[in-house]
Amino acid sequence: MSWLDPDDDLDDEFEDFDESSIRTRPNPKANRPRTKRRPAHEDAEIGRVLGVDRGRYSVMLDEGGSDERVITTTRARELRRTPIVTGDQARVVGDTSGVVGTLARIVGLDPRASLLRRSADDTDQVERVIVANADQMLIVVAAADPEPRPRLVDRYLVAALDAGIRPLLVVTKTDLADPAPFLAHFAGLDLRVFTSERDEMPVDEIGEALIGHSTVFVGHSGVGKSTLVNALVPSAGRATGHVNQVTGRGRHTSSSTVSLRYETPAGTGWVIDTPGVRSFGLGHVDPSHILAAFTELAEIAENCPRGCTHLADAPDCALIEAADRGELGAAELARLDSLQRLLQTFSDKAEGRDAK
Ligand SMILES: Nc1nc2c(ncn2[C@@H]2O[C@H](COP(=O)(O)OP(=O)(O)OP(=O)(O)O)[C@@H](O)[C@H]2O)c(=O)[nH]1
Ligand SMILES: [Mg+2]
Repeated sequence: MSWLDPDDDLDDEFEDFDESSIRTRPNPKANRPRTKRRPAHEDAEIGRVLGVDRGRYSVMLDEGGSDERVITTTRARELRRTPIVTGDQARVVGDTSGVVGTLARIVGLDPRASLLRRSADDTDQVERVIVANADQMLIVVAAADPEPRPRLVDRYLVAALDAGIRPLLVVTKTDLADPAPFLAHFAGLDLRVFTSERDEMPVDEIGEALIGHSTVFVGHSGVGKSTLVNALVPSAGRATGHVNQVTGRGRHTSSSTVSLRYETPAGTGWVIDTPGVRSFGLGHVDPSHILAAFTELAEIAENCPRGCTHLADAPDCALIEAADRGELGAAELARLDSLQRLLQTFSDKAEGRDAK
């Protein structure tokens, strides 16, 4: 067969190839990429992406049904630029039996209800998409070992509020230090706080808050995220690590993000364990989303000048004026303080200060 034979009709033969197999042909009319055949995939099944490991995605099909199974999949070529993450609802085709050794294909993703991501920053040049469709974020902080960092918590709060995810806070290792001074930072927020001790984690109380939700666990390495996940989901078997006594740092024991089902007779929920991070870039965040999360303050701020930062030095800020006139109660003042701190976090980022 010759490439120069103009009568040769190669279309059928190459029907299943994508652009990488297109070659230059002598007939100028034929010398353009063919429209790629995109099957409709009407037979696709939809399932929850549980985790990703070296290009293979585990997907749960028929969740909660009689044919529930976890299958291994790869992504179709047309999705090669689309991040697929834990929590995505993926459309899969091919061998979806789940039999060992079979590999199905993800051909599309359903629209996401939420997307948690962090921007590139000075410690990590890549923007990361962390989890899709989570509606809660459990921020895990240790009272000591490693030392709690309110500014990292602020960053998580900003990311959660921006993504429309409800934040919760748990303080672990209260056997090592009193968490009260740290918790005082967050007094002005609508933030449910759980505290735990090594042998006395309020597992049932936390578990109750997980039912009916998809909750992503975040926090610095070594704070006890996987320990907590194992207490909640005994079958999880997540590896846990030690905190280096010299540096006070965790060892980044968990290297991947996985979804695990929390199951009790009272109901089920999804827990997503993530690897610890050192920093959390916020370049993608829209500050107006932060203000919107403070409903009563957002109403007052409608009278602010355009582009008002609401920070302490902002001219004619309606919030600051209301505070100066004594129109805000103690709770509102505390919330204004928290709001300003979160907005300051964002403005520090804009000016390239304090990536931690
Ligand atoms: N004293 C004390 N130690 C705890 C508590 N919770 C967890 N730890 C210990 O803290 C260490 C780190 O716990 P991990 O669960 O691996 O922490 P992680 O947040 O998952 O860490 P990465 O996976 O590295 O992000 C382990 O040695 C745990 O046993 C607690 O409440 N009190
Ligand atoms: Mg871990």
